Amino acid sequence: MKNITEENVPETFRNFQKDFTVYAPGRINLIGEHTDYNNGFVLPTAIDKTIKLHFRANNTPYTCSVYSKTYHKSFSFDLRKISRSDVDWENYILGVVNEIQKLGEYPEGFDCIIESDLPVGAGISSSAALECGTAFGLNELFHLDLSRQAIAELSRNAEHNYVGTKCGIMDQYASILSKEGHLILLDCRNLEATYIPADLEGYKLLLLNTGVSHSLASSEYNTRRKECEEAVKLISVAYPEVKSLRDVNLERLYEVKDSLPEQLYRRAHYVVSENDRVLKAVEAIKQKDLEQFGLLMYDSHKGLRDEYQVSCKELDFLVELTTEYSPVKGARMMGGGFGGCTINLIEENALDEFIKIASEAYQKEFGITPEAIVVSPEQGTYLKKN
Ligand code: GAF
Repeated sequence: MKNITEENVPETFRNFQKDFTVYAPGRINLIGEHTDYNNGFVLPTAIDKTIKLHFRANNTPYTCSVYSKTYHKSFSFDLRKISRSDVDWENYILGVVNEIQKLGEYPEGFDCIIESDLPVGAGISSSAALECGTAFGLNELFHLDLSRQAIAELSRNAEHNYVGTKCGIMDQYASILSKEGHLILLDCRNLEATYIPADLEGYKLLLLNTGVSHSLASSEYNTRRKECEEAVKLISVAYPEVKSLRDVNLERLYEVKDSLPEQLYRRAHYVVSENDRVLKAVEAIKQKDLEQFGLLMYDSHKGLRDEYQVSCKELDFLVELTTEYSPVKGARMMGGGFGGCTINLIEENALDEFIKIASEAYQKEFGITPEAIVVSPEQGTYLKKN
């Protein structure tokens, strides 16, 4: 791996004649957090911040070179000898190539330059964008036969096997299968997607980036997943038909309460309630009842903070702040937790004022200015020739 400055860009990447550029977006999630790996419901969509991957086939059978302008680093690998790297970001690419090979598809040598306006560690899934963008590009470059859904799944597998986060499918699915102006109600049990028009007239979606990304995120994530599996095991003693928390409703959960340790009960209670909230939120959007939608966002945050315990003081501060500012109808932490962004549903004409209030208060409390990003539902991964 080389440290790259403007002067020492490796020969391969100078005067780079690309075949095409893939635009791989980050995602937001309106509601339905930590439900995907429990076979539940989520409500994400892609945004207009993307990772751009400039690809070209290099007419060699096995040699691949990748240069990240974000990390100022490049690396090369041989398609016959792919294994995990000690460098985190390389694993997203190596993992994807390896998962494609496992499916019996064989990319050939390629070069790729990566640049991005997606902040890393902000909980808007730059990792899924990098995975899906890589797979999408190789699919096009070598005429592989991968559907968008297959790309989402193999990208999720790459994250499990190469990066080590046992994530669900939401991020990859949203990055590659979103449609402009729509939210995806995704049933993660069977990957059935319903596209809901994101009719937010008069309102905007605002992300506030805490600027922190606590290091326990990945390990705690895997622990939560294990806790949910453990809860399912215990519940299935009385109800063998229960295969995931998706198969449990609040009534049944209450019945088995005494057979679950307190902590597992709280985790399960959060997941089961959150699944309900997603469906109620979709109804609220359809009815144009954004006040109700906002209340569900607040309930979601409370559950993530108190029952699922994946929030942190910076996220809680930003959500709490909104409760004293009526043009914000709802707010909650978004994504895996322990840092990253809050998502806020706010009256359009109050945007500037609120960003100012939130920035000053956060700066005073934590000494940093939170980045404010106004987002709207955009299309999933796409390609441009020039
Ligand atoms: C991360 C994961 F990658 C997703 O699969 C999802 O579980 C999310 O956290 C929490 O909802 O983004």
